Amino acid sequence: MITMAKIEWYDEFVNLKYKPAKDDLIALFYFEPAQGMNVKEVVGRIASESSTGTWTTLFKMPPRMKKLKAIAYEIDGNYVKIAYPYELWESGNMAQLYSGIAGNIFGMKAVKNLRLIDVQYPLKYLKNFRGPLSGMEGIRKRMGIYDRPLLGAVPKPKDGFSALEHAQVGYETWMGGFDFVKDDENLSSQSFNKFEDRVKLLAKYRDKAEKETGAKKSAFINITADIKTMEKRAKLVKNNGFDYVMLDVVVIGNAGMQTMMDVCHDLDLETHGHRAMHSAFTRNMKHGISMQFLAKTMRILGVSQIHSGTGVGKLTGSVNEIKSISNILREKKTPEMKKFNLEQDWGSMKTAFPVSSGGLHPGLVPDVMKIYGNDMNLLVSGGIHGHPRGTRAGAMATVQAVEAFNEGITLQEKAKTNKELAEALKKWGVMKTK
Ligand code: CAP
Ligand code: MG
Repeated sequence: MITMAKIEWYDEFVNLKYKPAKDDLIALFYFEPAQGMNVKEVVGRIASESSTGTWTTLFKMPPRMKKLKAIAYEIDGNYVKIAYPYELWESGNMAQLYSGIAGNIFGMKAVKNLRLIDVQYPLKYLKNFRGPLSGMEGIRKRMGIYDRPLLGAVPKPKDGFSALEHAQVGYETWMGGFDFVKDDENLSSQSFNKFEDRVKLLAKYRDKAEKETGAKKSAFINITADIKTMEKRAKLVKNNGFDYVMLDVVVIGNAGMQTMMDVCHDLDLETHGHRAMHSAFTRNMKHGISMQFLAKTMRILGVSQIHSGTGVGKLTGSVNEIKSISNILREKKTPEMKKFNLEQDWGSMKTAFPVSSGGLHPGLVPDVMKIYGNDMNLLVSGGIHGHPRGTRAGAMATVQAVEAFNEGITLQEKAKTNKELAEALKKWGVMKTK
């Protein structure tokens, strides 16, 4: 009879008695075993493949390497906590962290589904990253806005305007009482709207709007491109007197974002993070990477704000998910939210604004503000440009809806003395968009 030697060692990556060390990184995963696999085999494989292991025992395994193993130490139904030793991670290298904690494991045949929900970082790890430039307080100070959400809009249709048309729509947006004009995620420097022309014209119309309103006006201009081009664009934006740029954070990737955060911070530029493509890995609640974890990554890397959903608009994202993201971005100490996020002490790392956008119009403002309160960036785009009397009236209607919420009165009550809001409600009512 042939007796086989032990070939698997996944069990060595599971220890339900393990107490995480102070500087361990703790990851929370949701998992579903593939057919024929038991829980211990699966969580052992997740810990192994994301730290030091391979599929078989090895001829050479120096004992000192034992302490680099990740340990699955807490299993609760389909949820597992895994502790990763601090030494496993390179200081200040977010790309490397993802290669381990969010790398090969998603493709393992042993799991039917696997979702990285959150990672709790020790302060020692966070200290290697810059975090946001000024935080929510610093941005409110820059803008001189203290008692309401920051308001912005994307010219729509999202692509097609010339630089001049874009800047003119922007001017109308600012004149209606909005603070920011935002580029759309797929607008960069196409033949019909060149980046340099857009920046210069937006600067001209911004100055005009500031002069006429006496308020500070700003823009989130999309610099997304290869790194060298982004650097040039950031400088151009800065030289035209803007203090913000916009980046499509997922398509740029962690390494690109880290480089660009250095560039932008050195130029004293705030950064608006658009999350285009995130749903490719955040939408399936059983598999992929959670939106909370993406938001956390971006606060660590240093964005000033990132899209976080509406709960009532045209795109997916639950109210609980929004609450978890908001706590991750806005708190100095994020409390644990079971199945959504772990507790996180942020030390001295600054806060970031959540951004609510997608299918919003004045009638939905109270619903969104009920979820977020005032500490957010509220973007209403189609919902202002589609107003029966155009962009400026649409922005005014949105400002009136925000005022109504903060005055504690209904939109209908406010609309009695505010005709722009009345007109918006006549067109859209309080319908939820799709
Ligand atoms: C909003 C938007 C944003 C989405 C992104 C758009 O426009 O500009 O890209 O909000 O989604 O193109 O849809 P509307 P999210 O206000 O006209 O819908 O914020 O969920 O990442
Ligand atoms: Mg968009």
